[in-house]
Amino acid sequence: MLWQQIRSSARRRAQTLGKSHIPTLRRAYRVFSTSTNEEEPEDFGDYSIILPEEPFIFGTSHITPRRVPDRIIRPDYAKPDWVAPRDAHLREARVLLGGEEETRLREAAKLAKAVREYAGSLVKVGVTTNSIDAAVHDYIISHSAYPSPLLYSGFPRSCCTSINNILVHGIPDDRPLEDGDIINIDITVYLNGYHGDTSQTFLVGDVDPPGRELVEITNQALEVGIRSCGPGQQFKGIGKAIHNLLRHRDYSVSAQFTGHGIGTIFHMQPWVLHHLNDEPGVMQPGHCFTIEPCIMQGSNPRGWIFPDGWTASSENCARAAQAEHMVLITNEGADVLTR
Ligand SMILES: [Co+2]
Repeated sequence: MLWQQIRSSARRRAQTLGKSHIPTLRRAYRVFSTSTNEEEPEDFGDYSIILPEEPFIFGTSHITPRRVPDRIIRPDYAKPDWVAPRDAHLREARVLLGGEEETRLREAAKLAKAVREYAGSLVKVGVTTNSIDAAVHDYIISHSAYPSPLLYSGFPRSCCTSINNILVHGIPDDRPLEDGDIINIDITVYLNGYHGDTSQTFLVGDVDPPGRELVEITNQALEVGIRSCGPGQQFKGIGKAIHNLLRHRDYSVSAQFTGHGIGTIFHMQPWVLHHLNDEPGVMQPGHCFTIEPCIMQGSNPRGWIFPDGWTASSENCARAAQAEHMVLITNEGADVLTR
């Protein structure tokens, strides 16, 4: 049962940290008490629950960002004294098809895919997410690109690693991967002025059937989203397709995190909602955006953010998985650039 897992996970941590960390246990009980039915908590399977370190350290200023050589061209936000342009929220990701812009966009996406596959090859029991991040960082730099998450709004690492109950934006750290974990690795690279963004949820060792099924349905959610894309199609079709896939099943899709336009800017219009919605936008040739549904076990789609300001957990510590591709709308259809 879920509450037993939370308790034993919190107890293990309290043991390693010493008696002063009883608050971990108390909070674990509070997390449990938010469950919709206290009599019979939902059973989400066999996995470790990720909780913030105790005592809380707020923010990430205690984490030293990795170094990037001067020869690597950085995005604007990673330069000192950068101020966000006033019109940033108005910009839309659309490239001129058939020219240099499209070529560069495709190259960034292709590199992101290669890095995602490389990161996946490193996923093994006992490996820390910090060591995966360090390897990913070096790989990206050796391909003359910049790891886009690094220093984005102050993010201190070069990729996001989100394990089990973490929805998105997990910060790589020194926790070794455990047998039975699921881990999403979210990769974004900045190459020749364009960002390429993709993510996948990997299985660590022997994952229980509910965990494997969650990852499988998440991949399906991404695919039905992709199939609703093409010139003249409505963006809201993506959310509708995912809604239809999950209907009558014990999963929910996070409405807190969206796909986004991508190109010379990491995150921009059009915003891509993965839940049922009534947004008016229509896909036009040249639009480039991500689809990245975050699917959660059970019927509670809410999340909460750790004191670090980034790591997002499901509210009830149910597991979540995510998968992400970049889609380019062409005159004929939709190309998946990170496949
Ligand atoms: Co993204």
